[in-house]
Amino acid sequence: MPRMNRLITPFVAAGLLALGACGGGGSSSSNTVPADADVVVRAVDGIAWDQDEYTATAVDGKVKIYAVNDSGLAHNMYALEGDTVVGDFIDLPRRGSDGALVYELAPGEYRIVCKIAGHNNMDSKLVVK
Ligand SMILES: [Cu+2]
Repeated sequence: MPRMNRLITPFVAAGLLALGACGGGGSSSSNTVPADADVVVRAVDGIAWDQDEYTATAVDGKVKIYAVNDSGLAHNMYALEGDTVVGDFIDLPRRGSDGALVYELAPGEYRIVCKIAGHNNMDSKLVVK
């Protein structure tokens, strides 16, 4: 029945377009990322960071981390060396919350962690070069 197929296809396409328009509002914030950010960390739905591993190149021993909350839950962002917190944290209490901090990080491996109870999954690697 080729005639039926031709009729059905436009409806499917319209449905996909509608879904795409819906998802656009929540999946990624429209926050402006600072131009000098060395690494961008996004909290996303599913109690997760958007990447398992981030890479940054230190400039004069400093790394500017920009964090933003693209999820519907409260988060915070800590940089850890092993289990030791490095510098200050960035509070991300609601969708759209963001902040940027400059950390003094020697080349090596660090962790990007959210310390809210139950958010243990938010533990990504940060490689500083
Ligand atoms: Cu969290």
